[in-house]
Amino acid sequence: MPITKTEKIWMDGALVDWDDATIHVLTHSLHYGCGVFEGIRAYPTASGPAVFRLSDHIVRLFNSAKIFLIDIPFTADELVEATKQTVAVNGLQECYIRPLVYFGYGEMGLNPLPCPVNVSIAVWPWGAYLGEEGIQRGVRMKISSWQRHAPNAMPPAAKGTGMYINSSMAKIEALKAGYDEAILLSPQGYVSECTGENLFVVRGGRIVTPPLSAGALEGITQHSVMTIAADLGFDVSFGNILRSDLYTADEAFLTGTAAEVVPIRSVDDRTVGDGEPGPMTRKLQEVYAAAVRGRDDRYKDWNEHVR
Ligand code: PPE
Repeated sequence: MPITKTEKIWMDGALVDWDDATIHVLTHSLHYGCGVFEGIRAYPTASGPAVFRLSDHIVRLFNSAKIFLIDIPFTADELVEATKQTVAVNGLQECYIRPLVYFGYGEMGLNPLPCPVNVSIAVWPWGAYLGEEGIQRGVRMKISSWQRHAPNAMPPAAKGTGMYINSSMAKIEALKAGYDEAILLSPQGYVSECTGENLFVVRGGRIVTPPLSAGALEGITQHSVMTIAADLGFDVSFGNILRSDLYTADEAFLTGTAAEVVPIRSVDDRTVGDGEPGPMTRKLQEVYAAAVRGRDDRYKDWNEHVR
């Protein structure tokens, strides 16, 4: 899906025209992949566009940066305001938001710390990440031959740019094999997550999702869905999941900011349940879709209005 161009991108404190938001080819992070980012969505609500859990995403951005010893030259409040400003100035009711923190032009070599730390925030309309049919009917998954990062190779809690080589290789492998998306296992053999989404399994009425220690990112959508599930009275918890649990699941679904809540139709050609999105998945999809649009009073605090 080609990027839909918008008007302005926030770069290091200033709003610049979309076409002028360029960087030097010797930008450090471009070579060594040491940068951190976020993926956020804004949705239309009755009182104008609201960014979903913006403050929580900015907290995670700072935690990612802390793990990599990246000193962000702005405060969290400044980046929250800058994000709102960028959504507002582009006149968008609904969009995807990509804050990026990277080591800029300064020195080459493996020590990034002498380089300046640059920050950008871009926003653009981005539709259903795994397709509209994926949301409605579910997606076909393949267990990847690539493992998720071992925690002492790459810290799973950080949303680091270079870490996504792992996800991209798994994604390419799955697509070339004719599937929609990949599931990665941890080096210990437990189910970890997907290339850009967390994963949930429903077996015997219990909803389980892999913990950070299985190599999964601490997803904000994962947290939202766990909160909604608990409020609905569902039994939901973190726990280790085996590959065979996926094959015998009653329901399975994935969650992410870009993807939202997407049913899993099959895993390695084993049909999940009867092949239709299950009732718990449907209910969670429905409440999540209402919450992000400010249509559920229980979750109003998650809607951070732009104006
Ligand atoms: N795991 C990974 C590896 C991941 O990248 C994401 C978000 C998640 C889990 C879910 O996290 P959260 O968005 O907080 O619920 N993936 C982002 C990037 C996707 C992309 O293509 O880029 C996203 O959904 O914005």
